[in-house]
Amino acid sequence: MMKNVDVDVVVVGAGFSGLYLLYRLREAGFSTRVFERGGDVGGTWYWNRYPGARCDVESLQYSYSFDEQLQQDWHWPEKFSAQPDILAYANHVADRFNLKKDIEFNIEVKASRFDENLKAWKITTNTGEEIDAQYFIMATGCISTTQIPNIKGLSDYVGNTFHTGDWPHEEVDFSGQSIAVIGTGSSGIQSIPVLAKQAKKLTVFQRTPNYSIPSQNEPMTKKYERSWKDVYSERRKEMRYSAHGSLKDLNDVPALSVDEDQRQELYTKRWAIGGTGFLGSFNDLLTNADANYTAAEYVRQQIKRVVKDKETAEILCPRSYPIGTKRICIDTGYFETYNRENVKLVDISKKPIQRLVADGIIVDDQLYAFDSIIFATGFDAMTGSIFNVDIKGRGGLALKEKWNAGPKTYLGLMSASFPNLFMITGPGSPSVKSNMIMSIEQHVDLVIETLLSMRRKGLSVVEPELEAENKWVDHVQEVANKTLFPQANSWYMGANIPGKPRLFMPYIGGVGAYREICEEIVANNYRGFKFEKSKQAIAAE
Ligand code: NA7
Repeated sequence: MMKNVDVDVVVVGAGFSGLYLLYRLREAGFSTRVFERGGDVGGTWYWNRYPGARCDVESLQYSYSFDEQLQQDWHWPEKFSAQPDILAYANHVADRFNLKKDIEFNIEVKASRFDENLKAWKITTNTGEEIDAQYFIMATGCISTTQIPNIKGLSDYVGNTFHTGDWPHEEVDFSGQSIAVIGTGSSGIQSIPVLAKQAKKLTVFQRTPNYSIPSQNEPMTKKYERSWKDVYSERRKEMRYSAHGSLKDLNDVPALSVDEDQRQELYTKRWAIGGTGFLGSFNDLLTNADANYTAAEYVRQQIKRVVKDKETAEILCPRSYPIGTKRICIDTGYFETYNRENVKLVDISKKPIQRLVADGIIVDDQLYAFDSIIFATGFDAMTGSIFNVDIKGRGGLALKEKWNAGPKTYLGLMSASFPNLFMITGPGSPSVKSNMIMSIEQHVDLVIETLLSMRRKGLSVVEPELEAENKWVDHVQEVANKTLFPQANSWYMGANIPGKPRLFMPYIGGVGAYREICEEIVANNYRGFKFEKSKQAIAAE
């Protein structure tokens, strides 16, 4: 039968979401075009090439689970892999499944409009091409749109500038240079120890100190690798129904139910193991302020123990928000770096950067001169990359307009008035509060299952019901409001972008619980979704 569209599916992005989507769509027989603004696959791991970039989830867990042979064959050199190894993995997957031939690189999708007559999307790229597609899938990642703060005099500075999330592909040589890092989130905390070894002098401008736990990263041992690979599929099953999409050892007792000595002993044990598992020391660290204080205080004591200069240590101690409510950082020698002669910390919490001038940065009327300035200032997270495409749904409604008071989705997957538009790990799904690759696989599988079910039933349009969506939006906030998360000025809350609505964007109800909700909705005939028949199906009746 003649199709009324050019292609069944257009996918934006060839990171871990786009790659798996393409694999599954192709396998299911949907014609697909994938557009990627980068020059190759990898998404986040293609762009974030800054020195020290590393994943904070163990690689044996932060990897695809859909192909047993793939997970058995691939060898990770370290427990927590560095960016080049993760990018090599993305390339391996793309090559292994011959995916690159269907990906168009260096092309940006600029606009997408739902055509009511066609009942399909009209998509425009930066090359001026227009494509009609039945389904439009945003696989654009949650942390992909970099932000450089609007500091006065930015263009007056004549030295080199970099953003960690848009790092050059060639090696940058900082030797002999005096350099600045602005920002102490994960990217700052990972890059600072490495940059300090390269540069002659490194000055860190810190607005808010961060809680950071040593990763205790180590080379992968055969024994550890085997302990996973021997039971990989069982472990993956467990991960899919876990709280965060990864296997972490949660000590299921409240922090204040044990005495001070026992608490200290446990924190010390977890600190020595390293990684985000520190937050699993007790079951109420993210819901009970007093419990949280004990963990936060432990980290502050560690900072003071490591950092020799008392004043510097004090500035590095986070106090203005509960531990874990901004994304916890995992480091390799971060606090130790402040003991180096060539590293200086400037506290800009009370006296912000006034402006940039030709030679450098002015704070408190003092000039700090630099050869290079590195912005580790983060991203317009979760919605930024979606808004980069001018998406217009039914009646020409702009998604940006609909979401002007915050993202409104059903399950973080779709939005009412935007039929046949799917978002992989969109706002309102566990996304950044989970092991991303496991959440990506779940969303992709759900989309494919939906598309296959529609094809079987002769349906061609799917859209959430507004009532179901509103209930979900309320539920996402309700769950977040039971935690301490809303207390921090975090990018989870949109607080890092001036003017962005302030509300908790990911779904914090748990990866396993979320999966069960999705399964229950599908089993109940896609409760909360409405469908329309295709013209072909109507004609055949
Ligand atoms: P983050 O975590 O958003 O960190 C950005 C940092 O930049 C943070 O310390 C900010 O301070 C700082 N910042 C932002 N704007 C300014 C201005 N105007 N002046 C001074 N300092 C500023 O981004 P990352 O790239 O480190 O990490 C993002 C995620 O990627 C991470 O959570 C992992 O999931 C991977 P603030 O805290 O806002 O005061």
